This record gives sequence, structure tokens and C-alpha cells, in this order.
Amino acid sequence: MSDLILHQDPRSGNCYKIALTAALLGIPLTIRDYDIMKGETRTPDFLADVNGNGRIPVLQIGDKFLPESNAACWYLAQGSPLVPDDRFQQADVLRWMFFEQYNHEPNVATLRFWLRFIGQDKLSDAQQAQIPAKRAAGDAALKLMDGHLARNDWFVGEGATLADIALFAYTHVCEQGSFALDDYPAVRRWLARMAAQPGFVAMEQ
Ligand SMILES: N[C@@H](CCC(=O)N[C@@H](CS)C(=O)NCC(=O)O)C(=O)O
Repeated sequence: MSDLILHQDPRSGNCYKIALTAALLGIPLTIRDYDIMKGETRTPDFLADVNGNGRIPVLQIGDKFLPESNAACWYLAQGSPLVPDDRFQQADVLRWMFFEQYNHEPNVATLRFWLRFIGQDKLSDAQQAQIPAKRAAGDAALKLMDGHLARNDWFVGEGATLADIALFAYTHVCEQGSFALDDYPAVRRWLARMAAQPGFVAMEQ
């Protein structure tokens, strides 16, 4: 692969998905750090040169820029065991990655960001009002995952895939967003299986 640069904030689970995918595959990345709390992804230069959407992660491949964590993971993992060859299983990996972006991340990751990084006392009234709904929706996503993992070791097939990486990123730190992992014993066991994968790297928190 040509030179790869990960534009990231190391506290972000979305960025960690890409770093973890690269680590599991032994792909070297150059890291460029930004502090999202200081608005460093909202500067005119970042918007013009890196991502007009004002967000990290962005995977830079030579002179091309690829935002969206799951798209970047897909770019790195095509042709590896993290993306199964089987046509149905490939679509099933995407199904869990879309689930992650629609049902899981907007609830589990957002509550972590609000409670751990902003702080409950600094949230706006509108954010405070959304906490119960986000907690209920996040718990619903974790419950669905727990049910699946009570019957299967992995989300798709017989080994770790991008579905597991996408869902691992914010699930393993969900307690920082006031979710209780003890409520989800099969998720807990799966987190341990993920952490035991050869090449696994921990997230900076
Ligand atoms: N769907 C995007 C979400 C990207 C995202 O929300 N990034 C956050 C950090 S995790 C960010 O850059 N926030 C800074 C901002 O919005 O100014 C992905 O999966 O990459």
C-alpha cells in the first residue's frame, strides 16, 4: 500500500477502529494527532485540505483522503481474513457495521463523549434531556449484541472480522458513558476474545 496517514484524535473510538485494523493486519500507519476539544478539525485548513465534514478519523492514502471510520477499515482490510470471501458473510459484516453507526455509536459513543470528556454539569439543557433516550437506545444495542454473542463467538463466521472491530471500539469503553458491562456477560467474554487477538493494540484513553 502507498503511504498511509491516519488523521486522528487518540481518544476517539472511531479513530481507534482504523488503528486496530492496521495493527491486526501489520500495516504501518503514520499518525497525525488533532485535539477535537480545541476545534482542531474545524479550522479552514482542515476543512479545505483534509475533510470538509470537519471530523476525524480520516485515512490519507497518498494524496487521497478517506473520511468515515468504517470505510477506512474496509480500505485496509479488503483481501484479508477481516473481510470474509463469502458473499453473504461479506454483506453480514456490512450489516453489523451499519448497525454500529446507526444504533450503537450515536448512543454509546455520544454518552461517553458527553459524560467523560465534556462533563455532565457542562452539557446544554438539550443534551441533558437526551441522556435517558440515548441510554435506552445504547442498552438496546448492547442487549442485541449480547444475544448474538451468547450463541456465537464472533459477529460473523468463525473469527474476528471488521464487524467485531467496529463494535469493539466503543463497547469496550462503554462504562465511561454510564453503561454497565456486567449486564452483558456474553459481550464481556467477546471483549476478552478480541483483546487476545494477535497484534491487538489497546486504545489510548
Ligand atoms: N461517522 C464518522 C463519525 C466521525 C466523528 O463523529 N468524529 C468525531 C470524533 S469521534 C469528531 O471528529 N468530532 C469533532 C467535531 O465534530 O468537531 C466515522 O465513523 O468516522
